[in-house]
Amino acid sequence: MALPATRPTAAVPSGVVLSPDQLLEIYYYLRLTRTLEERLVALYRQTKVIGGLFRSLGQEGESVASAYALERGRHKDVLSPLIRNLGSLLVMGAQPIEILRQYMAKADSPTHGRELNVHFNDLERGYLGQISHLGDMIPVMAGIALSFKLRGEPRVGLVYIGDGGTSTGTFHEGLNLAAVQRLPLVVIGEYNHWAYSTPPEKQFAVKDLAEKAKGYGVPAVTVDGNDVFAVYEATRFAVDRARRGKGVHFIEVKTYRRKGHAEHDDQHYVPKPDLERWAKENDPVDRYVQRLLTGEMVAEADLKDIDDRVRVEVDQATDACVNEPLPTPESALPGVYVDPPAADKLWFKVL
Ligand SMILES: Cc1ncc(C[n+]2csc(CCOP(=O)(O)OP(=O)(O)O)c2C)c(N)n1
Ligand SMILES: [Mg+2]
Repeated sequence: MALPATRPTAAVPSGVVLSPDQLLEIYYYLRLTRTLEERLVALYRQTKVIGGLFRSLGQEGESVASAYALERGRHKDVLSPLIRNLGSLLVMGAQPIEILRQYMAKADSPTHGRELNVHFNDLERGYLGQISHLGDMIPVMAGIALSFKLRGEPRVGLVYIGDGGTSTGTFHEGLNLAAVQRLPLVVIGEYNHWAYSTPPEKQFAVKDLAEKAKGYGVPAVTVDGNDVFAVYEATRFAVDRARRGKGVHFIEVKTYRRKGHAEHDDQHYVPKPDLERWAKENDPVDRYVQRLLTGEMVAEADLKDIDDRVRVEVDQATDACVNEPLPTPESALPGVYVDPPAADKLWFKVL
C-alpha cells in the first residue's frame, strides 16, 4: 500500500510502501506504548515505581515511526533511546515485562535493579540505553556507526536528542565528527517545546533544530513529528541513504511534551490552551487512526482487536512481576567489579 502523498520535503523519494500488516503493527506499538505508560502511572501512584516516571504522551508517533524504519533483528541496526522513547524500545523488541521490572527495580530486571527505566542495553536486539548526561549519546552512537563503517557492515545507528540536549557541547562535537567521517548515523532531534521548564526561545536563537545540523554540513529536514507517516518516510529515506554510505542525516520532529518533565512535575509553567490544543487537534495516535480509517487502509475491527490484545498483555506482564522481589544487598557487587569480594571481606554490613 503506497503512503499518502504528503511528504516532508521534495528530497524524500516516493515509493516507500507499508503493507496493511505493517500499518497494524505500527498501531500495536503506538497503543502498547500508551497503555504501558498509563499502567506505569498507576503503579507510580501506588509507590511501586522506583525513581522518576517520564511520559512520552503526545510523542509516541515519532518514537515508533522512526524506530520502525530501521532493520531490526540480531546484529542489525542499533538505536539509543532517551527517557521519552519507550515506543522505540518496544519496536526494537524490548518486552513490556522488562520495562515494568526496570521501573520497579526488580531483581530480575535487565539490570538486576541497578539501573532504572530505559537505562538498559541489548545490542543483539539493537538498543543501547542512554547515558543520563544529555548529548553524550551522539558521540557514543557516532563511535558505533564508525565501527560499522570500519568493518564494512551495512548497519545504521539511530540516536535521539531533545531540543534542550542540542545545547550541549557533546551534541555539536559528535555531529561534526559524524559529518566529517560520513558515518551511517541518523539523528532524530525532538523539538517538543520544553526542556524541563525551559521553552525553546530561552534555549537557542535559531527557529529550527535543523539549522544547527546544517551548520555542520549535515543534510537536515524538519517534519511534523505527530504525523506517523511523515516521520516514517523521512527516517526511511535517511536510513537507506546512510546504509548506502552517504553519511549522517538529521531529522527534526516537531512535537509537544504533553506531561511534565516527569510525573512529579505539575507543569504549572505550561500554557493550558496549548496543552488542550495539542491533545485535541494533534494527538499522534488519534491522527494515525483517523488516517488509516478514512483511507480505508485497515478495518476498524482490527484496531479494536489490537486494543484488547494490548490490554491483556499489559495486565499479564503487570501481574507476573508486581510481586517479584527487589535485589538483595548481597547481589549488589557481582557484575560491578571483576572479582566480587568474598562475603567476609565486604566493606558494608549485610543487615
Ligand atoms: C548535561 C546534562 N545537563 C542537565 C541534565 C538534567 N536534565 C535531564 S533531562 C533535562 C531536560 C531535557 O530536555 P530535552 O533535551 O528537551 O528533552 P525532553 O525532556 O524534552 O525530552 C535536563 C536539564 C542532564 N541530564 N545532563
Ligand atoms: Mg525537549
